Amino acid sequence: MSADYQLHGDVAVITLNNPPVNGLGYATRVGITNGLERANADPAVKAIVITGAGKAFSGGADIREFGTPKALQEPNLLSVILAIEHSAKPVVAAVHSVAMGGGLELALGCHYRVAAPGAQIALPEVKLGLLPGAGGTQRLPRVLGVETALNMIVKGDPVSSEVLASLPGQKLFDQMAASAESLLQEALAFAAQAAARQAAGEALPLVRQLPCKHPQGDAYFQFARNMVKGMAKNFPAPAKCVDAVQAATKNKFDAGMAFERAIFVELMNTPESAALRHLFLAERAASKIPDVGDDVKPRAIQKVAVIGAGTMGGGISMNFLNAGIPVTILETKQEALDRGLATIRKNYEAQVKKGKLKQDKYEQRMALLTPTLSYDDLRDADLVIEAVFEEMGVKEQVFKKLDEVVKPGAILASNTSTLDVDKIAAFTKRPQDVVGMHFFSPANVMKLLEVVRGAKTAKDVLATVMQIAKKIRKTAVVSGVCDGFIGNRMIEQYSRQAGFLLEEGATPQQVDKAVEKFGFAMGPFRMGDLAGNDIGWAIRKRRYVEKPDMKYSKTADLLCELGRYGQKTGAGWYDYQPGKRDAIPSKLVEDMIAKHRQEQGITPRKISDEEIVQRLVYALVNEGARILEDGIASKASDIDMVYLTGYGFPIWRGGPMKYAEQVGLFNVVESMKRFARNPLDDARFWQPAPLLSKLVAEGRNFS
Ligand code: T1G
Repeated sequence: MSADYQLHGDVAVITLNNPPVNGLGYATRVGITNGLERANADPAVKAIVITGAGKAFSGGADIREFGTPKALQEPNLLSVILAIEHSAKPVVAAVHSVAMGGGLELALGCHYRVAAPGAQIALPEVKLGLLPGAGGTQRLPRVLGVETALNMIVKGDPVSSEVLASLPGQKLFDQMAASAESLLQEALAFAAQAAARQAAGEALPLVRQLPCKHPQGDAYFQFARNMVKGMAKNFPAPAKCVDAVQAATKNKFDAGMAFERAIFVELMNTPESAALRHLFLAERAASKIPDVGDDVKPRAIQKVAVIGAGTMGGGISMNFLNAGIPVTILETKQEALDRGLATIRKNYEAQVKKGKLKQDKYEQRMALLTPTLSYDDLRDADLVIEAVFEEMGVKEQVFKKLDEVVKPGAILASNTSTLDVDKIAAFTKRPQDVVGMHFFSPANVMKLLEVVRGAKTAKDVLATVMQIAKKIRKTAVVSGVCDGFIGNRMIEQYSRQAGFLLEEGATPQQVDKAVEKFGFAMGPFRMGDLAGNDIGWAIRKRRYVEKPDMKYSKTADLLCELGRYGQKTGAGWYDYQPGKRDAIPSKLVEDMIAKHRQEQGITPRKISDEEIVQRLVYALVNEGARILEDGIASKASDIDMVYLTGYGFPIWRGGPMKYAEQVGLFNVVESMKRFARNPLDDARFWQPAPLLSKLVAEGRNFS
């Protein structure tokens, strides 16, 4: 059973045992109720302690069970908690490490709670698009007060046990143990005393019997609602949390529980919650490489070197400095090195000014940075990341030099965003140590890191990079070698569709507004103006040579021929006032597009926002399916992670592949067939990827 039962004298200890975090899956729930029954039936047992094995008391309901019959199979969590409350003998929760979600709700159902210091206490359900569904919104306010409880429930962030235990008047913890090591002993002693008090006639306390009021009542909750509305634009759960906690102050306990349950079931069925639960599992799945098991030992990374102190090299360096890892940064010229260091200093000083970074921390980080002009200083680096000019000849020089100088066993990574990592590896005598680490600008901010696996990249190199990525707080996704890897290969199709839409009758601002309304942080044209339209221009010029039959709209080239590269030239798809970033629709651009349509004999048509969104997003889906077929990405959720963390895809839609599943792959393919019939579009591209057609034919999804 996923809960062990053991007698310690006259106290029965039920230990949750469902690694890795004692998720309250069906078997664990059965183990608890069986243990309670056994303890209450045994006259030798005077009290009961519930605790968790391993690194958690309990991480809550088993997220993997959601959406399956097991999640609701009796005894569900509500029934388990009722069984605890109905126990004739005192039940003491011995809380350590992590007590989150249903895990905390389980503890709240116990008569008493003893906690070890440093335990992370949270009701994080809101981060999954839910609210606590096993009494958390009704019990937590009763032991911590309405405001503290509501803050914890709406934010979902953990608070340490000792902080909560120090709150005046709190009734969450009856006792704080001296340490995690002494917790069980102290909980056993507490349980024995509780049994003695019960024998002397003391009633067993129940949280549900505590009062729950707020002095300002409705006024306070209206204030809370206003606060929440601003932060949770696209997520229904936070506002519902306020409703549920308010219900706790207005209703009897059982009525409040019914209110909470109704909301929980409603939220469980929202697309936003499905997306957030998908994101939770996808983020963790991304760190798992199918053929690189836990037995593959990562290499130790004590020293990092970065080649190139430009925008990318500086940002990349900051990631490691922030994690306390020393960095040697190399440039070819002193002024470039000085410029790079000045930029890093400026970035940190801006954070210090905003109060986001303490001065001493800033100085500690800068002390870890060693600038140099000599490759000899890179000799003992464990990981070298090249971030030089995106041109194969330059990469060749750098990697040949690194191969000569850097110690054997060091990992040689390229930050290339499009070049062939296998070709780069071939410049060295150690291709097994070469890998792509594609950071996204600004590299010290964007969470996404595409880890590009070369044909010869060793498994322990991959394991090392995935481990160091976690350390520098990046979401690492493994990509195979192809032009554009995962993200840029998909965005090329997205951008092509945006160009066709202009030719067919849309304006840049209409396309941008449509996708921004869908939830993208920024539409394709505003994004082009920000990143620089000349970047796409350079890629298209390559494409015209490599893939002459790939159809492109000429509008983007016409724009670049006018020198309108975007914000950096003061004009792009939009006009900009000096020093301002506001994108102003440009009459000149609209006339340029209209003239181009005329020359092409195109009669512009009114295009709906729905068609705009479908053509852009389904282009991602179709290319994503091809990326899966080509083995460039190993799972659809990895593609979602790339788009959610690197390209501003709306979180609450779960990523392009998850969104396609929610729309229904059949409907996506039907739309693609419609697009293929549009003579101004690219019929060849809209042939559904064979994988997509197969899934539709078999009624299956990507996941
Ligand atoms: N269910 C299933 N698996 C879980 C899990 C959970 N609740 N929490 C973690 N895991 C897995 C995770 O997928 C990973 O698996 C491994 O544990 C380590 O996780 C009714 C309905 C607990 C703080 O939202 O915040 O209760 O990848 O890498 O950094 O009201 O996991 O190794 O195979 O994150 O040490 C509410 C979510 C559920 C807590 C540990 N609970 N988990 O962090 O490890 S809803 C949560 C976390 C609920 C009730 C409602 C963290 C952690 P794998 P990890 P970590």
